[in-house]
Amino acid sequence: MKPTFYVTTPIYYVNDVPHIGHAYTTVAADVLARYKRLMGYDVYFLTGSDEHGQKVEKAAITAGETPLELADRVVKRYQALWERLGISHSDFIRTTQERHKKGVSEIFSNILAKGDIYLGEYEDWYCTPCETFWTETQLIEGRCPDCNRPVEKLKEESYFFRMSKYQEQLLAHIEAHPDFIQPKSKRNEIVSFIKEGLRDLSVSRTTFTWGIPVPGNDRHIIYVWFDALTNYISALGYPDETGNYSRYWPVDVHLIGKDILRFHAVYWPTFLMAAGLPLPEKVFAHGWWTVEGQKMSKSLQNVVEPNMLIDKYGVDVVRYFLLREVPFGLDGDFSHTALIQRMNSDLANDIGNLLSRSTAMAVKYFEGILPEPSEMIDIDLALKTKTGEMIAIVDKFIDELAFSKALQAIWDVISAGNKYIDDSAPWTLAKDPANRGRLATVMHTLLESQRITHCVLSAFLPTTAGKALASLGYAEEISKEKLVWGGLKAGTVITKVEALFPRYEGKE
Ligand code: ME8
Repeated sequence: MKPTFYVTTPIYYVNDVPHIGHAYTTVAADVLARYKRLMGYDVYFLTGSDEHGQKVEKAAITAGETPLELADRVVKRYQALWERLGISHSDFIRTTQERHKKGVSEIFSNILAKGDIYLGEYEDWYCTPCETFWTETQLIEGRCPDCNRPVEKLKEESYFFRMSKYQEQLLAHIEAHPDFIQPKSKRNEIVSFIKEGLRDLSVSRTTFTWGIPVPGNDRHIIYVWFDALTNYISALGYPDETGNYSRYWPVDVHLIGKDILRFHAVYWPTFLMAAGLPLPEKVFAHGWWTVEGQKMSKSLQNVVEPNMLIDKYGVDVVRYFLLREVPFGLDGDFSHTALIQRMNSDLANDIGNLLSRSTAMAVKYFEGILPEPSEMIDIDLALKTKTGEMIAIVDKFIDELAFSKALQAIWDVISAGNKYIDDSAPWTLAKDPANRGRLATVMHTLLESQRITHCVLSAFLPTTAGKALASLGYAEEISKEKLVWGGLKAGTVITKVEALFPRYEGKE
């Protein structure tokens, strides 16, 4: 039986349309999923949409729609974008689906029955004109921070989750599992937060209706984060603990942005502890993208729309840029200048040129029929070794979710390939028929190194790798076993590739 691998993205709110931040997490998860499939894993890759809660309810009112109409409309934009970005998810969960509602009601009832959810009173400052609760610290000089009018102390009935009870158990878990929260700096922030003391968490609201009712008390709507987090198991069929649930849970990694780490590293694990379910293996919080040095926001009108980028530069340029430019886990800045720089140097020059030069020579010197190589000499063996070593390096970096380093390791082989052409000078060998055998070995070494490189790269840039492998006459299904030297056989038909990536000469 294949080992399993379960990876998730956050489920995105439908009150906003997709931007590069959403594309970032989803592309990263896709690369991981594709890579693990390639390495022989049985992968489950989940993404979806978060459709309940007050934010969505309000956005629907503004748009003159019902919340479900709004969700139906916006969710299509996410799904269409994932299609264009080549996202290979196994499942797309919507929190308005029956399977999800069933999972949420069940885990809520389960924790309620155990006594770790109880009915209490939520006491805070209330601004009646704004219909908003505020905590003491949010008030500005004792008044509403939004409208500056006086506030009054109000009590609202609410269900609470006994999060305080799990404080020590959670700390012990984090201590015993150093990889549970990553990167390390974020783990330390979470530990400090927990040590300040966990308070019980209000997990129901009576101020709006768009959500899943509390089982047995439908005046209360389940808190949107309790609802949303449960998607990771409801998609697997929970409360049915057989089938996909038993096959894939606990999840190998929840990929999220740093903005929602507390929900995933404190709330979610304590809910699971209370329900008696296993905890995620890993929660990884990546950094935040700014745009040309500024926070991305609707009011600044600088939201970067992935469809526009794909139209302008092509899908694999976008995928490459997002994962190569910034180490996963750190914040980064998006700029067209930086993207064009990467496109022209790494893609058009390095990888594109290497393939077009190599395939052009195979056509010119051997009519596009791969010749039988003769004995390899040191310079050939060095490229072969470097290509082989890259596999283990990429594997290690992928395990660390260091996508940028993994790509760097692949590009080291590409640079070595370009240098190999210069050093072995096939055009000189081609002048003398006595060097035919040597020329055959050079061509074979060069193309075989690229076959392996593109097999690995298919996890990152599936469209590009597909084109490259087709030009190398390689049509086999890619798997771990194919990543060893010798896959290209003599007689294979090589076709010349004009340009994998055009140089971008246009204006930014
Ligand atoms: O938080 N840079 O949904 P959401 C990098 N529904 N990543 C960014 C980003 C940026 N500027 N902006 C957004 C929610 N993201 C909840 C999640 S999960 C059970 C519920 C990414 O639509 C990042 O992954 O606000 C962030 O965590 C996610 O989008 C938030 O998406």
